Amino acid sequence: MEHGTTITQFISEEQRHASGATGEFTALLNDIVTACKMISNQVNHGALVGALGSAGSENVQGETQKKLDILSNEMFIQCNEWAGHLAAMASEEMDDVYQIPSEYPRGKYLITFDPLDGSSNIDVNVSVGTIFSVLRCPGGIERPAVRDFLQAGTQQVAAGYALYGPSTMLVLTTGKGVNGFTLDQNIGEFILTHPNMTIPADTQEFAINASNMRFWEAPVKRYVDECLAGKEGPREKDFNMRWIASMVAEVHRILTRGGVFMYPVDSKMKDKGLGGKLRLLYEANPMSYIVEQAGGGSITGTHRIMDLQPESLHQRVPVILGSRNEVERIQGYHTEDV
Ligand code: AHM
Ligand code: MG
Repeated sequence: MEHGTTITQFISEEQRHASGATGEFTALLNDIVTACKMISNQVNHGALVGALGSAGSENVQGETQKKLDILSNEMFIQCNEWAGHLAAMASEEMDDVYQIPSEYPRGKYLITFDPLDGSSNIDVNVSVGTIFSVLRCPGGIERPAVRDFLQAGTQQVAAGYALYGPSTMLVLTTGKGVNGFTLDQNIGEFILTHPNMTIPADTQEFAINASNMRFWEAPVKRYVDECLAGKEGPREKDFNMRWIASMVAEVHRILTRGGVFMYPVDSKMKDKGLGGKLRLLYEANPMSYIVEQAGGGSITGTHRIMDLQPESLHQRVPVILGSRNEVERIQGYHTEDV
């Protein structure tokens, strides 16, 4: 029977064309894929396996952890620690760098991940996802420290996300465009269903948490006001608005039909000494890599996110990403006097 290209086949073939590829990177991606399948299964079973609700603990950012946050983190580690591809890992759910246990061999890659992004959606059965970013471990490092993870987004070797929605999808870039795979539950394999995903340069759809409107800075307020003014306003067209509160689902929508996603820095965050809501190393950078590879843009407002030099493991940054012409317009609003 005819079946599509599996993700394993796809990655192997892509790597076969890469000069000097040893197969290690392919094997690492396979372990990540297995982790996403396990998390998908757990998310899918939800209350049936007692996986919903709070775990009664807080992560390093002071956010309440859900049982599924912790379970997903454990599954991701289990699938990726044993095979000898990684030198260390870092996650939204762990304060410090996770060292590979001494009984396992160490490899040349680092990984950062958010095991289950969009936690506020878990208990209400709305889409959530896993985000990951693969970096090279600097040479000669025995025990990777935080500084070894502080690499600009442009240094990423690969980035991807799994979306646990009506179907489970995995979207991946290794720097040669963006490809989407759908999990066929019957055979347990991700099949290439969305080759070469691209983001239209123009859009009439934006996503932002409008409850923060009174705290926004002038350029963001100007952009949203102009969108809301519709046909009668300066944009001379009507805009649609969405807010899922799951970055993975928002980015996936943008990869599918275009749009802009914004979680800007605002005065409330600044008062608390925060640089934004989303985390640079395991949310903003991997999503920026995917969006740029699909032809879109990703900025803080003033700067390209992937050019930022990270300063700490859990650093937060403002994020504005999506259709290129809109992102450029918003950047223009931030750099001119308004
Ligand atoms: P999380 O990693 O704790 O789940 O937070 C990240 C999520 C993003 O997926 C989403 O875009 C944002 O937080 C939603 O925030 P809000 O609840 O403020 O709208
Ligand atoms: Mg997150």
